[in-house]
Amino acid sequence: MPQESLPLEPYQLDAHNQQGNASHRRRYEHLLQEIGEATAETIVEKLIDFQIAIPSWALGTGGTRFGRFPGGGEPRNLEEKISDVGLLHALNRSSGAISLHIPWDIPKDGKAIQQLAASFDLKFDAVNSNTFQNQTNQELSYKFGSLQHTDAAVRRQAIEHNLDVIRQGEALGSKSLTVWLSDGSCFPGQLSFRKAFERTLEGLREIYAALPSDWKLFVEYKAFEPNFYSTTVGDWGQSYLYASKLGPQAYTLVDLGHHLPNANIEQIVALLLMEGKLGGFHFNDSKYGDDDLTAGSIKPYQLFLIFNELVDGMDANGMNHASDLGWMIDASHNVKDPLEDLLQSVEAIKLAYAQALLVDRPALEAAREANDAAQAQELLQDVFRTDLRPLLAEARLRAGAALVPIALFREAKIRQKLIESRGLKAVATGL
Ligand code: LRH
Ligand code: MN
Repeated sequence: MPQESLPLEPYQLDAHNQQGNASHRRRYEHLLQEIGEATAETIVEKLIDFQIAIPSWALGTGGTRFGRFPGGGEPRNLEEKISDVGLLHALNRSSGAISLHIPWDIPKDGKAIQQLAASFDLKFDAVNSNTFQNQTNQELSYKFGSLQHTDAAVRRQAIEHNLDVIRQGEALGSKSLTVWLSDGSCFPGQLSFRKAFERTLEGLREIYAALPSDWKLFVEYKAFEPNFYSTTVGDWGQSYLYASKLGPQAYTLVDLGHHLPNANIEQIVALLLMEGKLGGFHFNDSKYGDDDLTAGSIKPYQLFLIFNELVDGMDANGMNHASDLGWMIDASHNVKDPLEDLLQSVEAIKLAYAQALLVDRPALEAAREANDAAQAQELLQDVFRTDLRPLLAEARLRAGAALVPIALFREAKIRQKLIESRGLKAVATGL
């Protein structure tokens, strides 16, 4: 299948930015009065470097067990998925990496896929294994788990799959493996928690031993679903226990939707960073369970508070904001256009980061040491209520992207063009 050209012409990007430039300059100049030129410059530079990986499994319409309502023009293969991430990156110059899920998106030809991605200025972020579904030609079932399974042959099968995923990732230049295990139990008495933990650790040890020396292993935890009584990697403490027992290349991965209601995720982030065991994120938002909604769409203040702990903790550890943690989205789009949803998630994540960079940390520390809760809140909410979107727009402009990516996506009728070239019935692999 011939390589698709991007359904976005450079002249359309230029016209969009020219048309929006005057009001952008006005808003930007106004903000400079408020926060100062030097501070603005520092934040804009950091925003340009801050890239968020796009999940290969979230470029089509998602669904639930009750239904899925594809909107048309969805990517029909990995090449078209890479092209769609290339399009997002052309619109916001902030989506410079794609995270693959194996076997949903197995590259037939690793080199060709790497070159295609490079032609869109894309890298490959973490690769994700999948031992939560049975593949058609699979010998043994994961119905009762994978690495925790009572049958050593099933555990072996799961370990071999993860070793294969590492090999796939190496061929693409990826530097990390994310392991999310749906393993657990649905009823009291069904599972030996101790044996499940020990068997899972034994399996993870073998996967860890196969990691190239410059790779990281992300252990993703989740409170419930698809198991509804226990999950064998069920919370940050359990993930931290595995990662600590495995070794220095193992870290915890925080998916924002994987917590019990009202969990204080920003505190979890602060402590994992303090321990040097925070590996990365799956950004999304939720109101009830693992809803996989647009990042910042339900709890934008929580997203800001999480980045407030991230900037504080990363600076305390002398970490590089752009490269020392895995920044990835993990969302599912049931009612929004998948590409518009991803553009909004990237925007919300970068806005929370910009706000966290603006926090007056010495003043916040002084308020805390003085037990002045009201002043601490004033310092945080003043920043949260300051509209920093002109900084994101300025960063995009300097990086050669669109002032307002979602507006240009619509102005250029990109979804219509994708439907014309791919058809209404095209459905993407993934969630
Ligand atoms: C599990 C999860 C995990 C993935 C999957 C697509 O809920 O967050 O990260 O492998 O979604
Ligand atoms: Mn996830």
